[in-house]
Amino acid sequence: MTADLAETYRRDGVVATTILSTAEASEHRAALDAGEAVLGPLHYRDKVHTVMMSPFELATHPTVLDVVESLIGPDILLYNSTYIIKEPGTETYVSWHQDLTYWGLEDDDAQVSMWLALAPATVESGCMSMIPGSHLNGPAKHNKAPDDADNVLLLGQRIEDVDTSAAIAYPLAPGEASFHHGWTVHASGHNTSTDRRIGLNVQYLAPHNRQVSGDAMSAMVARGTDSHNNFGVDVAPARNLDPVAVERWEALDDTMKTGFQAEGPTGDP
Ligand SMILES: O=C(O)CCC(=O)C(=O)O
Repeated sequence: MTADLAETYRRDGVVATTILSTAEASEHRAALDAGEAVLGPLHYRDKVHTVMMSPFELATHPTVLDVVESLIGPDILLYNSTYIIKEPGTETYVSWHQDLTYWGLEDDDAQVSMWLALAPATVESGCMSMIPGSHLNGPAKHNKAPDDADNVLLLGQRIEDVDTSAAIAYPLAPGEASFHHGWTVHASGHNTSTDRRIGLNVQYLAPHNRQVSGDAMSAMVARGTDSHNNFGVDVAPARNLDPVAVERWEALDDTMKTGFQAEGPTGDP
């Protein structure tokens, strides 16, 4: 089955599949609620897998890693995980963009991004739309609008002249996930539903990949081995919300945000 997914991914630059049952997805949604009760809002905080067990378990879920392995190979680094949450009835959106614009990676194909729905991601709630095959065209020109508070993207980066006639919406039920290539052009609209739209976005790299520009990135081995040591080492949480991990995570999140605002390759989606 992963071979079929990999073939679709190579052609379209995006593929979707089921990872969790609805009941499992709602347990992980409850874990997010519990995490937010302690840590405050978690929308767009980086590397949440270093501080909470739920995103760590999801990011290292065997079914997820089987898909990732079919896309980037058996050695897998977990680089980032971020909840992307649109509150009901808000103007929050994501402009048309490509994730890899500011990453500065050597091998753009040795990277993939998963988006796992923990609440219904529908057209109404602002699911992602993708332009299938756009990853094959490589980088497009982006402009920046960092003052656009409604845009989830920190720099408000956007492709102005995008032909969206071939765009396809990727609605996902809780427990379903999409996997997209870093050059796949994508965006998402407002949440006009009455529920939160919640996705856990997780980014993976193959260890042979490396940064050719920007500040040093860190990651952790999710499967296989890293015989390249091209990245700093992130630590898995010993237990949920361990105070030591919370302190480390606050600093990591700051570093990621600072790096991105300076156009470092933090890989924020
Ligand atoms: O959550 C969204 O609506 C957009 C996420 C995104 O751009 C990404 O995962 O690369």
